[in-house]
Amino acid sequence: MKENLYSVKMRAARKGKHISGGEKIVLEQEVESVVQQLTIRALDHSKGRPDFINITIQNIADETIEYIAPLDITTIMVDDYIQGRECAVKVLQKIGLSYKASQTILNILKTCNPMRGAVLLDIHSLERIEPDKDRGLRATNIDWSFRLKKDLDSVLEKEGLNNSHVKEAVALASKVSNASGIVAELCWSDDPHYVTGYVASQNTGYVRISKLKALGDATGGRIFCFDASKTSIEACIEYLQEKVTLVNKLPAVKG
Ligand code: PML
Ligand code: MG
Ligand code: MG
Ligand code: MG
Repeated sequence: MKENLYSVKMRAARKGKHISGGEKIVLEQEVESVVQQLTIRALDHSKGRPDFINITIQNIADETIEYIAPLDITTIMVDDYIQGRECAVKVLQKIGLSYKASQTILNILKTCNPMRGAVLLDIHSLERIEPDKDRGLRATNIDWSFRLKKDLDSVLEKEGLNNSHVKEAVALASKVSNASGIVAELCWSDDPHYVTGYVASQNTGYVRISKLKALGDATGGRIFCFDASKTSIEACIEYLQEKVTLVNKLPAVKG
């Protein structure tokens, strides 16, 4: 059965600085309520009141959609963010990155200004390779399939994970890790009230770490770790930004 799907994207800024963003891919009849939801998110953000909100609504041709599986979700509880960051380095090493590369990745995220998009890091040179260093690389055109949304809510609800941070991050990380050339991702939120973050890859799944920063800290973002021996940067960027991707299976939550 053909469905008429729309992508609804929001980004909000103040004095040119990124405050919040979000995206949903929904049925036509949900567009109006999603516009409202994303507008409220933009206006109510803990990082302050935006002076600019952009909302775009784009119809999606069915034949352009790629369906993918989600990463499995695991949560590691840590006492504080120092322990959390040590844990993140261990997970990055488990994925196959060197200790030096893992430390560098962590240090970049610690010190980078909040951007709309992510850092794209070459894992061999340890250089940032995203074309626009102020905006970053925005992985976009990703959501859970609308067919899954009720079941997804109940799967996550049972684990106390049914919030928009988790839902959006797992969908995004599932797409990012599926991109050829991307071997790992590290993320914690730039929202000062949200301290949980994750390391994700196809071989570890989505590994949540309960604390990756101090409460009140407004720095955060994402680092996509890219192995240039596997594919071209252009193909990877094109996939992350343009390909419309829907997650069409429920995630396994491993406690
Ligand atoms: C964000 O919402 O800005 C990123 C949140 C990442 C962690 C979400 C989680 O698994 O709790
Ligand atoms: Mg359509
Ligand atoms: Mg945010
Ligand atoms: Mg990959």
